[in-house]
Amino acid sequence: MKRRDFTKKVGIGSLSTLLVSDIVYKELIPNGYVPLIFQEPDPFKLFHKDPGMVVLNNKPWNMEARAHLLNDDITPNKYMFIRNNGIIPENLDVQKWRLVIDGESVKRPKSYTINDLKTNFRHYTYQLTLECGGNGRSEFDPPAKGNQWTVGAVSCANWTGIRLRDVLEDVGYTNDAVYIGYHGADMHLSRNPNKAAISRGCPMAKALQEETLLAFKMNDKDIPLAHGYPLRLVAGGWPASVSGKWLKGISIRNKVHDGEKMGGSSYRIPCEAVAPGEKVFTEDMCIIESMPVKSLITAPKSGGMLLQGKSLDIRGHAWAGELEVAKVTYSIDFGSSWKECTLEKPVNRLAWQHFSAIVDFPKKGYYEIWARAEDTHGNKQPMVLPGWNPKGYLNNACHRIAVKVV
Ligand SMILES: Nc1nc2c(c(=O)[nH]1)N[C@H]1C(S)=C(S)[C@@H](COP(=O)(O)O)O[C@H]1N2
Ligand SMILES: [Mo]
Repeated sequence: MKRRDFTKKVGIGSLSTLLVSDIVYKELIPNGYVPLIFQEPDPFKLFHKDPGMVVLNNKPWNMEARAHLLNDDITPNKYMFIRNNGIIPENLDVQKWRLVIDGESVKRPKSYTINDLKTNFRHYTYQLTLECGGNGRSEFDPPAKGNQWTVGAVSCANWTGIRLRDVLEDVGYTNDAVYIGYHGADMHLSRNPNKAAISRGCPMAKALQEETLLAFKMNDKDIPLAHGYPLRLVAGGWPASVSGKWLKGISIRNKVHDGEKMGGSSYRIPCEAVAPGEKVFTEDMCIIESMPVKSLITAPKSGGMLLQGKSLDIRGHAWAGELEVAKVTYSIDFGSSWKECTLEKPVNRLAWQHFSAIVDFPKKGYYEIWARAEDTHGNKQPMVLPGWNPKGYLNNACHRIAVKVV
């Protein structure tokens, strides 16, 4: 195999490995054979994910869960979706890691070690729902570009860390502070060090909420590398793109943060509803803030069979961005009539809520069970699809499972 063929097959990252250890007998490699060192890693092993997870993209890595995999009250790592915009940081050294707080509106710019953060601020633990703004994108028509998420880009893990608010108060900020922007250690796909893969943020009001964390633990363990080790921002209830992973910096801004993926049509929707496929100008797009009300039936798995005369236990989770879910109902007649589910209160604000119901069927045949959540402001999930938008965000349509009664 010619050197040029190697270069085509592998990334620059792996090539540098080649420079330190040349392949002996490389002229004897059979045509078309890719040496192990260049073979794609198994993402399930690499990220400790369940084999039932679905890989949507490998450059960068994007993986989603299936509805029935999300049945746990607290999402374990093996079922947590991965959404990367760039390259996961390599050769990370926690001893040398610094979080730098800067920006136009910071009073005393400061740099903290992980140890400073862990020892000088109080720790808090919350269950926080993180849903990718693009979850459900695959159903939009006309289709939207991007990862074709179905329903599995949502999680609710137990996050431990310190309040972003406490750190912002430690450095101090001036009256003109309006937004924070995060900076992560991941690299842009081009490996150009001057480009950020993503650098988003949120208004000060969200940054100052009690539940907005600089987290260093997920489900009582160090955060897995793919999810932002050693430090990540967690802003539950907002598009998960606000929750910056591999956090190296926070800028306190005197204007809306203008980092990568804050502008254009990224994580923005038309401020006013548009017809499907309609062209929308950038100035008519608004930044997505709180996520809309949504629910997911996580048990049983869609496509099961049930003996006639038996009732079926269903359960799942519901969440509503900044709001609480007030009610979840289900329908077995394609939305003609609805019955109420039992709904639990959230463990804390911004945690998803669990619902359940015992469902009876009138006779043999094929059924669909639809679940529909309503938030405390009376907003309900749309039965089929919400308003179309160019990037296919915020699809909070009712989830449904198929059941055959035999
Ligand atoms: N540094 C950094 N932070 C990031 C991202 C990223 O690519 N780089 N992706 C964002 C997006 S779009 C989402 S949906 C969530 C995904 O978090 P997860 O991979 O832990 O599930 O991380 C957000 N934070
Ligand atoms: Mo996302």
